[in-house]
Amino acid sequence: MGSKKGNTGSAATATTLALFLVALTVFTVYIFVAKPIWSWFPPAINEIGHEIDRQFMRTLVITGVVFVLAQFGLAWVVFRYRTRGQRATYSHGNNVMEVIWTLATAILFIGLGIYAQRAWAEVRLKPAPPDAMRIEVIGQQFKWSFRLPGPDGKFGKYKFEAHPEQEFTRDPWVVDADDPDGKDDVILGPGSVFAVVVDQPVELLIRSKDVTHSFFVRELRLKQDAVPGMTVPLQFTATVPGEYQVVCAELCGQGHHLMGTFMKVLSREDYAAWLKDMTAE
Ligand SMILES: [Cu+2]
Repeated sequence: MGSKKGNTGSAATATTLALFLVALTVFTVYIFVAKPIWSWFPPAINEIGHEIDRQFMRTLVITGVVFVLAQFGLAWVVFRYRTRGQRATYSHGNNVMEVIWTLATAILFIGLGIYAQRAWAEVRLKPAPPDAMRIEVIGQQFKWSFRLPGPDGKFGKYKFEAHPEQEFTRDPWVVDADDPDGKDDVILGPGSVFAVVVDQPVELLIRSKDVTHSFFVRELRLKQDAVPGMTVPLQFTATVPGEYQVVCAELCGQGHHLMGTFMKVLSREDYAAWLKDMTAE
């Protein structure tokens, strides 16, 4: 038979839990302070990349403050209402408080979403500036290829044709030889590197020949699915010359991990030389 006091539990459990919550919160904050988020990613090389980093920071700070307050609040409640031999009381909740924190959460998340939509939408929905360099990006298992429209700035049509004699070996994605727009197109075949000019707007037209792939360059903070049957535009202006890794960010088959190449960001002169090399081949 337990004594009357035995039924009230122990205050030690509540105190320990409260201390544990405080320690866990302090440790979590320490992890973020010890390795600040600007050291997580390679530096962005475009304006939208910086905008996404700022949004990331905003989201992290706001949710971080809420996290710390919520955990400290929880620790305080656990400690404040620890057992002291009193009878437990029943609370039916508080409607006013519920409305307040539901509204606060909704405003916070919808607000962050509205704030961030510019960075997301601008690269996808806004028409590209007229001087944008257009590059077709084609994903296929397990290589990227690219096509430039040539001096006329226009892509030739593809001639999607079945080739009965070699149906399964011949690539049906052939630029139509009868289309004058396609005469000067520059094809950078599977596995090629591609290049853009520094400080010049670029519009990528992303397509896929087979399954869903995803075009991803960390320094651009851009990741876009390449969907069969669609041409998805994506725009950016790279401001830092260099060579940046392009990977496929969608598990697209057994060779998915091999599906990488590079994007060069070159000065106008270097780009002209690079293009000359490519077309000479
Ligand atoms: Cu892929």
